Amino acid sequence: MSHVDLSARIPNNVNLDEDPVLRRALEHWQPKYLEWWRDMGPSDFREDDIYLRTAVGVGKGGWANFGHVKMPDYRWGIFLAEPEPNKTIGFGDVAGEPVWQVVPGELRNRARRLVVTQGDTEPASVEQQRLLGHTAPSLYDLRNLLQVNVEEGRHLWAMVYFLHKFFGKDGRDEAEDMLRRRSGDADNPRILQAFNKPVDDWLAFFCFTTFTDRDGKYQLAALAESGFDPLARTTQFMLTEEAHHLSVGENGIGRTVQRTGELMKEGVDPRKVGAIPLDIIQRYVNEWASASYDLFGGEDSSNAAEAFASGLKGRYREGDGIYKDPKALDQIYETQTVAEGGRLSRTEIPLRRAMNALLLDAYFADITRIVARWNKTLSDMGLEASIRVPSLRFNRQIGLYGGMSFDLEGNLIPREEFERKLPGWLPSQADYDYVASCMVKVHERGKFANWIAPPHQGINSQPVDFEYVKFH
Ligand code: BYC
Ligand code: FE
Ligand code: FE
Repeated sequence: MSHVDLSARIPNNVNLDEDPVLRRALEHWQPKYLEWWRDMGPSDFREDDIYLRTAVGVGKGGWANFGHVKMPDYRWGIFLAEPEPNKTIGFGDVAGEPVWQVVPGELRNRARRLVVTQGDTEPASVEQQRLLGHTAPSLYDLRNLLQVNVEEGRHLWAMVYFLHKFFGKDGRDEAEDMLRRRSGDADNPRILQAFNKPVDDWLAFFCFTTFTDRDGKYQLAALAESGFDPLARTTQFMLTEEAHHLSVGENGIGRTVQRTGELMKEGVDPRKVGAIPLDIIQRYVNEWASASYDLFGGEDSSNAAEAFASGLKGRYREGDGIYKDPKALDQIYETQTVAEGGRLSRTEIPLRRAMNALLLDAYFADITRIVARWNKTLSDMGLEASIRVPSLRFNRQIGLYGGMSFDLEGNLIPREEFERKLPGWLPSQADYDYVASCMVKVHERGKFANWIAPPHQGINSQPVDFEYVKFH
């Protein structure tokens, strides 16, 4: 069991005290991080006591330590899951070889790019969400938002530790750049597109945590298979925190759908009482699902093939032994592409080049299950309406279908028809304005804004009307 040092300036289980050069480098970055958090983190609520979960260890339950804390006092730390003795790499050309404790020289650039891309999303999401606290529909939801925010901050710490420890001066420069790029900035944007989109209301936040954080789950799971053992162990631990973000999203939309369904049952027009009609929810789902599909990269990717072959990034649940051939050689991935003459036709991608597509398929199956649970809420109320998952081909900017005209079901349609219909498939300015008008702050214990149902249970077995945030 690794030693967890909570008294250190940077709580950690990586023996920072035994590496004074690394410790000093990180302690040098720490005030810059705190300055970024002050400027770009949640606006306000600095003096308030928030019922937060703080990671204090990686053993059973160690990551779930609850108590009221002020956000600036949150202990952002560096935690890696426990090592497995005699672990070997599970896939690629290097399958069966012992895992590495440092990155092999020829993989340095590729590994650094992956870590930088991963790391960049974490502060980006905090920036995107920074104003939402002001319109929180309840204390419970406000607490969840701030919990997600501090944990995304910790995820940045996880990646910055890596950059400092394994990538020398380049890594230190990259760590500084993490705090310089800004979500949505015209000159210095975040790396991946979905992390430059505005998240201005709580419906967007719940879509983001359902669809975009879930890309995080799948990317982290692929990196958790890595032959680079410290990367695998850090992402394994990040996944324990990620589960909460996903449940905030799924339950958030589930509760919104439930409230709208209740009103529909009563024959009340949701728009008359500040609730959100299903057609607007559907358009938000279309927007955030399609933006998140793009985060998987191209379906046919030499980057993905090399990351797999070299043992850096595996398949989803590779370690569970669910794939017959750990090398993924001599197999093909079948999909459809637009052939000459503008028709969809069957195409084959060598399996190794189709790793992004495989991961996206696993993700798609997952979101299909989530949306089915929202729809069950509606059908349990006797309502026929439902939310649908847009096709993987809809509204893509990246990959095989990037820039092409597909409808929500994935049918190829004429460009002119696509351009005419697209505004009706995505939220309009009027939709954003209407949703914004529903966003009213509710600070009374146990009370919820009229557009969202209360949750079935509180956090950490506390009641729903618990004082999740104590204001000063
Ligand atoms: N936007 O070979 P290709 C999370 C670039 S979310 C812009 O098709 P590849 C979180 C690509 O970089 C998880 N550029 O794809 C969620 C490449 O450029 P270079 C984040 C894009 O490289 C919520 C070129 O196009 N983690 O944690 O296999 C809150 C050709 O790319 C995009 C990761 O992403 C795009 N959408 O795959 C908080 C994991 N797509 O290199 C946190 C690490 C592609 O030729 N990243 N490009 O100049 C990766 O594994 C890969 O970089 C990607 C791209 C899967 C993103
Ligand atoms: Fe994260
Ligand atoms: Fe997350």
